[in-house]
Amino acid sequence: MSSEQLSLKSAYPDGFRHNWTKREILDFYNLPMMELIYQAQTVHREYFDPNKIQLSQLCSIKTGGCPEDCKYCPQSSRYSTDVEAERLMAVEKVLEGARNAKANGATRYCMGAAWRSPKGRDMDAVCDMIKGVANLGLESCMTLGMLDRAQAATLKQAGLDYYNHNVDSSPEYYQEIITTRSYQDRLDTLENVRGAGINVCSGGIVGMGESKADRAGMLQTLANLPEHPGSVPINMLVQVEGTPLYGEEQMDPFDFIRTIAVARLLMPASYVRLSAGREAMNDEMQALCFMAGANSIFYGEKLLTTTNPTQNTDLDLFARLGITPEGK
Ligand code: SAM
Ligand code: DTB
Ligand code: SF4
Repeated sequence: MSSEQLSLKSAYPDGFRHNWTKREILDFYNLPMMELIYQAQTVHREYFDPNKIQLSQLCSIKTGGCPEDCKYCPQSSRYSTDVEAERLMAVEKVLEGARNAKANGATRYCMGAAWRSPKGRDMDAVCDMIKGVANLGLESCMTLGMLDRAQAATLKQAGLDYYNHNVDSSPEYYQEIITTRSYQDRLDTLENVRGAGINVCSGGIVGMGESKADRAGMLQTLANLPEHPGSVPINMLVQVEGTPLYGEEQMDPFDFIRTIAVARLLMPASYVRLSAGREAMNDEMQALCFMAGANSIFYGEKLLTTTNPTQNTDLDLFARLGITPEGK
């Protein structure tokens, strides 16, 4: 496919396409690498400053003991990992983390809970966290599992900016990874979040043994949603001992970069986040991901339960690449 044939715009009200076929997506994915990155970077520059990266900091507000069976996840109670189950953190502790995140330069604070879905008794505390984060002048994001309409409305009322809920993989491969909730459950939660007027953050994981067609299928689901998610986290599987996916064959780093580039092409105005797995990537690979259109990262030494590059490591990389964090 030549660059002339590239058609990203459409008659949809937002000007973007939401009717991608898997064939079209695979055609992008299989372009010669230099062509693919060039096209992705060209589109990226239409919508973003290529030298700016948005920083989000994570906080695990409720760790471990999760009843779900996601095969990649160290927090599932079904697998024997080093993660110990904890109770929901106190609001003040969470806000202490948010103040640190702000001092470090993050603009969004992402709070994650190892739940299938939130319980009624937790909602007051969660809403207090959202309000506290907003008072600090940070964007808030929560990822608490499945939400019904009423729960989404409650979070919106508290002022939540983003809700993260990943589709994780293609509809077909998803069934190999999670059996305790369906792909349709995921799409229903995204609809409830969107319906409540909360910005959607949704992406997935690669490196779980999926095929190229599965990666295309995951991106097809995301790009063909009624609105493109405002943030699209692309995680490279962090292999944690004790989880079923531990020991999975490492994917070709270039295939990861291709996935980022195709996400950028399909969702031109969305933030594409180079998410989990950066510790296993060298500087050159991360730079290629930025070149391919990634413009957000998780910043800070910890993801939820696993480690992330230190702030100094990231600041050094940014300085060497001439990148400045958004908001600076
Ligand atoms: N329990 C909630 C849920 O699953 O929706 C929220 C937290 S869950 C940890 C959020 C996301 O983190 C998952 O959907 C998955 O995409 C990602 N994730 C979890 N473990 C991971 C791992 N080992 N490597 C990469 N991404 C992971
Ligand atoms: C997302 O897509 N990745 C983040 C966040 N959303 C919640 C989580 C990554 C978790 C990596 C494994 C861990 O630290 O437990
Ligand atoms: Fe639970 Fe979320 Fe981990 Fe799945 S990904 S086991 S739902 S914490």
